[in-house]
Amino acid sequence: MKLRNKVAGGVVAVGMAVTGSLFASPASAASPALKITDAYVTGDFGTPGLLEVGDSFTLVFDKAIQVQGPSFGITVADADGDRVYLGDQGPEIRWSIENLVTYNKKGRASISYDRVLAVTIVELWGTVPGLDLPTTITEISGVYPASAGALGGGLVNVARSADKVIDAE
Ligand SMILES: [Ca+2]
Ligand SMILES: [Ca+2]
Repeated sequence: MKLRNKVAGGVVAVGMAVTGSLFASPASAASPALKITDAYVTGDFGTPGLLEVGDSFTLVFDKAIQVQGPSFGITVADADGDRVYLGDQGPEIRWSIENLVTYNKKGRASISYDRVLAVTIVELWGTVPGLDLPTTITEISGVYPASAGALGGGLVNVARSADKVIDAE
């Protein structure tokens, strides 16, 4: 994962140079896209391998985040093609931002301020297709860099995230 992080960072740097945003575009400079560095299941209850009420997962971002509750949502899809929006217009989720001590691959601890988003599914309503684990994040809304003064949209770059698969690791 560390190697993939470096590769992703390199791609971003090249893209910025090509578009010339190094010299302009204060909007993009002030609102850097977040990336997910780690996504993993923290609780798989009921039917193992099926995402359902009571199950939980954690997303770790590369920067400190802020979350706007009403617009917060995560769209996920599994290998079968089942696709579910977790948020206000779909299964409800409980989320919390925690300050956690995290450990890198060398076992060195570092304090992670508000980079960790813990999500628990508290209710499922309507007909929800069986969402198997692992499941892949396709879109996130309502999560913004903590450094962004004014909230904007589409600030999580899922496509270029190092880890977007909610699985055991
Ligand atoms: Ca993962
Ligand atoms: Ca389960």
